[in-house]
Amino acid sequence: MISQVPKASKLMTLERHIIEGERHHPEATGKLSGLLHGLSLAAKLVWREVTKAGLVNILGTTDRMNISGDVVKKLDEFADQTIYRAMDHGGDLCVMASEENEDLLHIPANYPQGKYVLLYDPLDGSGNIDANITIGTIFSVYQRVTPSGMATLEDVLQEGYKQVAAGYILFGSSMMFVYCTGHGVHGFTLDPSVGEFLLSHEDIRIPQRGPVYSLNQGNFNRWEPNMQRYIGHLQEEDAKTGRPYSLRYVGSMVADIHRTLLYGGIYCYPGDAKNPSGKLRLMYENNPMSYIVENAGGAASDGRRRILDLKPTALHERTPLFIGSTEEVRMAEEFLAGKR
Ligand code: AFP
Repeated sequence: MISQVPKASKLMTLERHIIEGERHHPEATGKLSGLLHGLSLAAKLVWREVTKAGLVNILGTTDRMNISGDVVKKLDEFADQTIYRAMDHGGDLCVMASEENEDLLHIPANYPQGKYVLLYDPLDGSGNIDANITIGTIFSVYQRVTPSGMATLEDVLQEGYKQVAAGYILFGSSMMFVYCTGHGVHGFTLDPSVGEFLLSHEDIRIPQRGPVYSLNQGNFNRWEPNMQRYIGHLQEEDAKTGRPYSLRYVGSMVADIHRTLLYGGIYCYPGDAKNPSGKLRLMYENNPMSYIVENAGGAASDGRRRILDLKPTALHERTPLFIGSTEEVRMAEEFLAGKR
């Protein structure tokens, strides 16, 4: 008797997926694919060092501060430089910008210039490195807008809706590469035995609601009253609407948003009395994550406006962020507007 073989999901590498994705764009030159390959290589090199953390003397801090005033960890520096070195020579990019560097990162003159712009946060959540907690890399890709010559800030400071690709790499109990080029959000898990990312989460769709909120509640007394009332509402007992919600907060954006994407709920980093625009950077964190979450059927807002519509004014500007299940984000906006 022939046994019933359970229907396996398709065995697909990230490389194959990227190439097949080109079919959505008959005009494609292969440059975006090249760029994504470069990022997946850099990700594996960073992962190799992350898994060695604690074994070699790579943990600990350097004496340098990044431009946001955080002490830079050695792994941050390694990730920052590895991504730049993997991406500077492929002819895909005309410029890069990293959360760790104040200014634009230009392509060396001896390498060809490409038509894309790459922004990245090399190791987000680095405050968690020493405790072996999930951290991640976030990336965002745009087309250049200036016609030729050395790329300028104009190429980089584009609204998030103009992204052509975005994604994140999660360094957790396994390593994942999650990306979107406008045709669904797809997740790949590294199989370390063969060194390949394999499709593990095809076409991720975020639930429209989810009874989980994720934020740094320690800032409660610094929030405006409407924000305090919103969180108070989530904590009230009401079986009909599934309250109280559960609080889950890693303090590592990639981990917190990855969970939100899979299980639903909301992740917030509001402005407060100390930091009116919150903590998170529009270009390196909020735009790419909003692009991913919207493409998975969710929403992202600064409390009043869609994140992807904001016109950036500076490379390292911050905005508040409310992101996740659409109904949860809308409810937060209503509270913040004083409508509830
Ligand atoms: P670090 O990279 O400095 O650890 O910051 C991480 C982060 O930008 C983001 O990943 C977290 O969600 C957020 O900051 C945590 O901020 P709080 O420590 O203020 O909660």
